[in-house]
Formats: sequence, structure tokens, C-alpha cells
Amino acid sequence: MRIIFLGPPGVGKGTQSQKLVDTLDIPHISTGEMLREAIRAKTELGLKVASQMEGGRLAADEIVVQLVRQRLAQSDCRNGYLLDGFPRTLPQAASLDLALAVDDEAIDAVLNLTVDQEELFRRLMERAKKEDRGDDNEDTIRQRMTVYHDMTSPLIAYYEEQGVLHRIDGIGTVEEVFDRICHVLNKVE
Ligand code: B4P
Repeated sequence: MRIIFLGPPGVGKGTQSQKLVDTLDIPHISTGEMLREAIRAKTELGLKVASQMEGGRLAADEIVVQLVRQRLAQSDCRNGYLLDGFPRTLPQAASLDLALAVDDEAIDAVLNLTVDQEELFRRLMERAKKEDRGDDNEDTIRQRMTVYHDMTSPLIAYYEEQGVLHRIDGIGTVEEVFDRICHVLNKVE
């Protein structure tokens, strides 16, 4: 299965992705994690994206698209994968579609997790207490919400038109949300 996790910052994409890849035994491709790893390793790419991410902006499309293309070309992705946080812009989605079309492949399901703004904010401020992420502070969180609204939310209509979008209520315990996701995917398979 080829699955995309869509949703605003802090909605639980990373949390639910981890559970899902353990269940489905497919690779977990988190662009946020790949970019953070490049920043930690101080690679050339990491140095380029660090200030963008810490300011709550997105990394440049060309950088992220190239990272994902390289990852999807690896042999463990042949039978499916879960994309967590990619695509995040319409150009990223278009480039993914082009790459898939070359191999006559398609995305099976796009899971759009939803949670109200207040709860998103609460979760991210809570995470800020536990994890040292440069992008989890009040000002940056607001900026990330704006970026999500302007750049990422148009993908909802994009995938709705393709007939692969599934809305999932992200409120509740991690287990409750996961049950909803499994219920949706059981119907797709
Ligand atoms: P990501 O790493 O994708 O992270 P995120 O959107 O902030 O969070 P996520 O939704 O995964 O939330 P999580 O499960 O952790 O992106 C970070 C940055 O990377 C972006 O802002 C951007 O700059 C850059 N980037 C990534 N992809 C890019 C792309 N394609 N193009 C350009 N730039 C890109 O959950 C949040 C918290 O809530 C956690 O603490 C968790 O424990 C808690 N939580 C989860 N589920 C819960 C539940 N049911 N109840 C209560 N708490 C819950």
C-alpha cells in the first residue's frame, strides 16, 4: 500500500505513522525526520534548511522532492510505503504524481487527520516540554499554522478530486485514533 498522511502540525501524523508502519510492515518516510536528521548531521542540505525550519517555514520544494525521490528509489519501497508530511505543497504533490506515473503506480489512500486549532496548539506546547525541537515555540507554531493553511491545505481538494482522500477525526486517545485509521484502511484494501 502507498499511503500519505496529511494534516496540520501537531495533529499526530508522526505518532500514528509509527503505529501504522509497525502494523503494515512498510517503510515510514517522514520528511520532517529526514530534514531534522540532516540538520543534526550538519550536512550541506541540513545547513540550508535549518533556518527555514526554525522560523516555521517549509524547506524548499526542490530539496524535499529530491530527498523523497532518492528514498522512494530504494528497494524496500517497492511494495509500498507511508509518506508522513509529504507532500506539503501542490508542486510537491505534482512531482510525486509524475514520479509515480513513470512506473504506472498510484497512491492508494490519503489520510487527512483533523484536530481543532486549540488542541493542536496544546499538543505542540506539550511536546515542547519533552523534546528539544527548534520549531516548537509559540511564535513558530503560529507561523507553521499559517503556512499549513496557505500552502498545504489546498492538497485536501487535490486528493479529494483524485478520489483517494479519507478524513479522520484526530481527537481522542492515540489508540482511538488508530482504530479509526485501521477501519478506513480495511475498506481500501
Ligand atoms: P513534521 O516532522 O512533519 O512534524 P509536525 O507536522 O510538527 O507534527 P506531527 O503531525 O507529526 O505531530 P506528532 O505526531 O509529533 O514537520 C516539521 C517541519 O519539517 C515542518 O514545519 C517543515 O518546516 C519541515 N518539513 C517537513 N516536511 C516537509 C515538506 N514536505 N516540505 C517542506 N518542509 C517540510 O504529534 C504532536 C504531539 O502531539 C506529540 O507530542 C504527540 O505525542 C502528541 N499527540 C499525538 N497524538 C495525540 C493524541 N491522540 N492525543 C494527545 N496528544 C497526542
